[in-house]
Amino acid sequence: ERKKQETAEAESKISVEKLKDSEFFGRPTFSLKETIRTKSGIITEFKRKSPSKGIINNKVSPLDVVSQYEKFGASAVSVLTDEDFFGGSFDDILSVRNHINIPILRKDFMIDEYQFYEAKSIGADVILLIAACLSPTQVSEFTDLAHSLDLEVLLEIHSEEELKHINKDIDFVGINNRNLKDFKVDLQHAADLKNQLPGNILSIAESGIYHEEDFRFLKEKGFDGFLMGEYFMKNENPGEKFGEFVS
Ligand code: IGP
Repeated sequence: ERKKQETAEAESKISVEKLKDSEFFGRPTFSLKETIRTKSGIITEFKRKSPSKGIINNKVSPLDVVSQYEKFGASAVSVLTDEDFFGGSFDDILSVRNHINIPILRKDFMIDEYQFYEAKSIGADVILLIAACLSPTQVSEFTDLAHSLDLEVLLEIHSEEELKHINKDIDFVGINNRNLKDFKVDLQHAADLKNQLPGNILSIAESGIYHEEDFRFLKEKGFDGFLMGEYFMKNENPGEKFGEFVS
């Protein structure tokens, strides 16, 4: 057993070393902490499909979409790399990295250290930690690891219970308006939870923002950032839709 574990550990060290050879590993990252203030505050998402909505858009290319997101003032782009549920891939980030100068959020279910090296090697700047999938200790350990790689951390919560996952090192807390268990969206729930966040932490409202009024409502509640996917992606030209939204 021990031998097996040692071999596994040695192998994983070798593959982490390989990831470090990537052209992106040593590059300086873009900071969402900066662009969240200097640009629109909107993190626009590239998402082909989802468990709650099925196919949203599988005709557009990541590069066409995110280039326009950037052009119209996105603070960052969120790109799904989960294949099974969201139809994403590493290529979706790799194919755009050298063409945009705003932060990229690697959107995935992070549960293993290896994925953080992976994120860095494909050119991500920010990673997502989902409180529902992790213990508070894991959140804190993964935050340290991410920071050691110069990646910023967005911690996603949905319930009051998950407030205990927040620690002082987290860069942003995202409140997901969508309940991942039944996919129901409730903006008021997120607005209420926002009042219970530590005072100076940067907060992001996530999901279910489908109208101008939704956006204004959450903005008035004091959110610093807004994560929006489907509202743009369900159109033939998501980038242009975003352009209309911010103009
Ligand atoms: C975007 P919407 O409703 O605008 O498409 O939502 C984003 O918040 C959503 O995709 C999301 C998500 C997640 C996806 C939020 N948290 C966790 C996968 C995993």
